Amino acid sequence: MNRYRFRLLLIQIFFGVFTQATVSLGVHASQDLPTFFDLEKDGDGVISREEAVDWSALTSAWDSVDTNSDNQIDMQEWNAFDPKTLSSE
Ligand SMILES: [Ca+2]
Ligand SMILES: [Ca+2]
Repeated sequence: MNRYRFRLLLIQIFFGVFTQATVSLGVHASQDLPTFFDLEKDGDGVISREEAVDWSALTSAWDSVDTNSDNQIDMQEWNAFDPKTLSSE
């Protein structure tokens, strides 16, 4: 292997690592979970069905999160569930 090829290999390794790092960062960012206040837009202190549509994983798990079945998710219900269990959607 001559010097030129060796340098080319180093560049390829560098960009390979760089690309991988960028991809994993991107995946990480997309898994960021919304907070209560990201979803609670109109300021009434509860997440309504309409507000929850911004996060499809929540709407599909709605019944298990809205434990008192008033069609709203309050802070207490929000804190009682683990949003990470929904992120696999
Ligand atoms: Ca609201
Ligand atoms: Ca509720």
